[in-house]
Amino acid sequence: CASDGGSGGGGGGDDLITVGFAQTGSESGWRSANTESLKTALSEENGFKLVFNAADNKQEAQIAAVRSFINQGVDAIVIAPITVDGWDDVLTEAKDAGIPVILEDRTVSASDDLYASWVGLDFEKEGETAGTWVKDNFDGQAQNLVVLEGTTGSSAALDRATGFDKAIEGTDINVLDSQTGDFTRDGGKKVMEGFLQKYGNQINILFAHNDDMGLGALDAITAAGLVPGQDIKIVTIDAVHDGMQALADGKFNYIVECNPLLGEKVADLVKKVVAGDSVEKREIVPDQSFDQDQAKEALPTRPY
Ligand code: GYE
Repeated sequence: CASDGGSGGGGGGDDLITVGFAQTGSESGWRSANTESLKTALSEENGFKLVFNAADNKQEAQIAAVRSFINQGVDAIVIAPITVDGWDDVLTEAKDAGIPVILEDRTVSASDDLYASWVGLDFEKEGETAGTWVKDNFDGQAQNLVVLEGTTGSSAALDRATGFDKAIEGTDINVLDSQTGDFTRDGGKKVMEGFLQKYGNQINILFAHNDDMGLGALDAITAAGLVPGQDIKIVTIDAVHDGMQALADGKFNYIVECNPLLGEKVADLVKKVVAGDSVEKREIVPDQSFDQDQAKEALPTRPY
């Protein structure tokens, strides 16, 4: 029998804001923390009805999800865009339908008239911080470095590469190779195995665009009879729990943080744009970085 009142069944309570969230997928520890943060902030208790979609890192699937949100007539759409390019058409469709779009995490190349706001991280600065650590510690030692890149065409991978390259420019650090591991542990492991086969013990430093690829690479390095953190120095980005544990254990050497806890900021933006209030076009959330001792100290109180 029909219930009356309370949390409302199916149809969505009249005062709940219906939000479609098009997530990239579930490629990494960072992504899990980001998804959880948004799900918590966009909960019914907070006044939202969330329609969640994870696209398995396939941009066509993510665009299809956004289209389906438009067809469902949601009140607002949140996107963590997998790639930078390819968004003009669907963002125009959302705009024409009068549905505001909030971008979180990564950026897009489309005109900023097509979305209400973006909240995320300064990926170029993260890459630059990682590169500066390499420069400060290894310039003048003719070290060989390999890179595990994030998802091809994602702003996180593109901007981290730009920042890193800028920081090591003019040093004698030699970049032997740079390939995508798609931000996954599996990808990091496979690509690192290939690097080790090709370059043997020539590799002195690994820069991984995220912790998960670095964690995957640990297996490959150990299997090759090398000691991670010593024979191969490792710098990564994210500072999720397993990465911080590897750093505290001496297997990683440095991590630049990338904060995934964007849920409350996103929820606040959604409320404002739906109410017709004006919002900032861009908001950058600050990051820190950790060496091994700082990781030991920070680990017990890290929220993710
Ligand atoms: O660093 C990585 C994730 O876009 C910042 O995506 C995000 C990146 C993050 O898969 O772990």
